[in-house]
Amino acid sequence: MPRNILSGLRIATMDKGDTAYGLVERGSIGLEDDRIVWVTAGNAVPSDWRGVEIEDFGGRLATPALIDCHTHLVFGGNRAKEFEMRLEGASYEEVARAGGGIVSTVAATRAMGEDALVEDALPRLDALIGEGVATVEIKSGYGLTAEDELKMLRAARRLETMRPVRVKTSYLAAHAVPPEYKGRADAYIDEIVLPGMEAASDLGLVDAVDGFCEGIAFSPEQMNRVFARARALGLPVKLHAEQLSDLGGAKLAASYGALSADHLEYLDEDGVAAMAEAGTVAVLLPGAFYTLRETQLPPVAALRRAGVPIAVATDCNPGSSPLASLLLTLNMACTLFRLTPEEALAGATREAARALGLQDETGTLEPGKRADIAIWDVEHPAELTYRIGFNPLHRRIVGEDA
Ligand code: DI6
Ligand code: FE
Repeated sequence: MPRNILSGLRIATMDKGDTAYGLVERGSIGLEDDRIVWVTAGNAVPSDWRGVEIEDFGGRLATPALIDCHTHLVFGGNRAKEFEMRLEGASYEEVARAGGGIVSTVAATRAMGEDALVEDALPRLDALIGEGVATVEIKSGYGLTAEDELKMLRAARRLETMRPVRVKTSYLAAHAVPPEYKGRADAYIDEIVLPGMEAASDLGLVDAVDGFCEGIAFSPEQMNRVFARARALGLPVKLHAEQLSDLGGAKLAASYGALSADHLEYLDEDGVAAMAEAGTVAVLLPGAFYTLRETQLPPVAALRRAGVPIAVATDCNPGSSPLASLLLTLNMACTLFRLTPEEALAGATREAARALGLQDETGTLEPGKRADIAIWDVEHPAELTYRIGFNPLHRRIVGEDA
């Protein structure tokens, strides 16, 4: 049973203790196998750990390894041409007529095999890993046939075997109505979304069920049908809610005890209260807010007041958030959404773990948790959110049985 000791660290444990960031000024961490066994101030080592190898980090900062709890990392093609067209003055409709928009990503994703999807996703995954990320949530949602959704989920799961990272998959067939079901969203749910969910569940490919509740996607009534089937299969749910308008999606999600409701720019007080009551995490996605040049801010003060846990994620996708940097996302969460640096860092560690149902496993540096640790060349944790386009990662440690 290999043991080792990491010492000479400033440790932002991110547990909810009395100090900001759960900070331990000069301390050590004892690891055994893939677990944290102890965290102490100073150089004191438990007597039965004498003789164990000690690595000194010269005062560097340790935090929990980062967690990106909302991504669409697996997809085909990209939408740079559409970005260019819009900046040259094309309207959304013109873009759509030229084959752009989410439908173009669906076509590109359908056209690719599982191997190619994996190859394309790897550089994005590596960018996240390079910034200290050890856990990534990845959604389907660009296949929109049962087989193409399963292909995306298999690709997501394969990534986990190719890199030292943990992947949690979400089934997002209720992301958009595909062209062949135009105007027949209910039939799409009956014929594709629900059977595909059963297949994904039978194959063990899915950790949670997600949806896009919006005027341009699915109504709360339609999402209710999707969630009812998820519940019958014993799968937790989450929802893209209140991104562009307030349809009461977060409230619906909370009524199913959702892990999270995500985006939330248009969330009202009722929705906040429902989330607080259910313990549903608010996942804020400043990359989409920025890319869409949204002006409606998520109700951060109301979420805080109600004690709703707040997480932050990249939403990495080819349309509304072509963003593969969680550190930049944290900076955006502070600058655009006025999260404090401590809230932002908690949002990509402790609360992101909660948003994935992994709060007993990772997200803080505490005895019993996995040895998912990021060590940074910085003195103070606020430096992680303050710089823009700068990556001070020194070392990432990942507990092995990911
Ligand atoms: N909300 C979004 O912002 C993305 N999906 C979603 O549910 C958009 C995805 C895309 O444009 O490809
Ligand atoms: Fe998303």
